[in-house]
Amino acid sequence: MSNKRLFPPVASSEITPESAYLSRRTFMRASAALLTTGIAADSGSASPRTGGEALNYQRASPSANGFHTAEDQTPQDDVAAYCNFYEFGTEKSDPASYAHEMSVDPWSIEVDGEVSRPGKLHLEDIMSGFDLEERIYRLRCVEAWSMVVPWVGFPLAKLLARFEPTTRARYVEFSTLYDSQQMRGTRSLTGLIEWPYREGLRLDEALHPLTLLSVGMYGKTLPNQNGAPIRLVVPWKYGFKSIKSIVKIRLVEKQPVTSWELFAPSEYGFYSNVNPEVDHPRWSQKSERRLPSTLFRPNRIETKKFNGYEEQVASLYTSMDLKKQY
Ligand SMILES: Nc1nc2c(c(=O)[nH]1)N[C@H]1C(S)=C(S)[C@@H](COP(=O)(O)O)O[C@H]1N2
Ligand SMILES: [Mo]
Repeated sequence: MSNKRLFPPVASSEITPESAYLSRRTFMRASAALLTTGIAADSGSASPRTGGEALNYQRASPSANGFHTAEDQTPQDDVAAYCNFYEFGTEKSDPASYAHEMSVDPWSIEVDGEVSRPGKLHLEDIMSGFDLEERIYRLRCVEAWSMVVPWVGFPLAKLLARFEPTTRARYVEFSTLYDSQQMRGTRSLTGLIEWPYREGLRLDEALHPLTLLSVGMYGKTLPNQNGAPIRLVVPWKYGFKSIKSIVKIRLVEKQPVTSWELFAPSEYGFYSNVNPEVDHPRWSQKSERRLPSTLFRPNRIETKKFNGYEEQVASLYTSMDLKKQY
């Protein structure tokens, strides 16, 4: 499958270095000039299994705002091979095997509910309409593994602003594409998860500068199994809040019901903030296996409150009992 229609080649004269998407060919021609502004070297060929179209973006600057971490990055192959994307099956290897059956071209996101200007954004307009930046985030799965990934994206707040949330908007609900033809996991996993996969955030969480809409990782467009063409990354919450392959965003007054809450309300709450002091009913959350992790080198480390982003996000939860509102 080709991404050509999605990403038409543009003349380099039309490109602003921080915001525009570059086709591979333009990238090759312009690479010498653009390397200094932070464009990634692109070694693989474009493929939905590996991602692969080079992106132009601003590099993360090391600072205290949480946009960067000096911790070792998880090798790209591990992040692309060991995934949770239940639409394609429950095995960690299923998404890498089957997510290429999903077509991500064309793609659009519909935004409605409590907004003054409801509408649809096509991926082309998303790619050209927002300045892309790199964020090196830890992501901690509820099943106690974690990774460090250089995501490429832009703050969710910038997208929401375009649709002008009304004063009644208090929560944001997200939905993944649901197409049983293309998502073989939804055909076998009936009754377990109610499709489409749905997630939610309180509006202030959604508007927090750490909350990222990601269109790429490791300098290139997302592999399908990691949520192409656009997914959420909320680094202080368990990984399941970082919903993949988003087609719908709805601003709402009442707290939305999420897929994992529907599935097991006693195990997965709405907030799902990473918290070593609140164990999952079936396992401890005090530590995590940082990928790559093997039987002989489990690479086990202590889990930090809010996944280490306490300084940035603790103020969102000052009046809450996080043991009750987990
Ligand atoms: N649509 C959808 N989004 C999803 C999931 C899923 O099953 N379906 N799994 C979640 C879980 S449990 C985790 S840990 C992260 C994993 O992201 P990664 O596979 O890119 O590492 O995606 C989240 N987003
Ligand atoms: Mo997860």
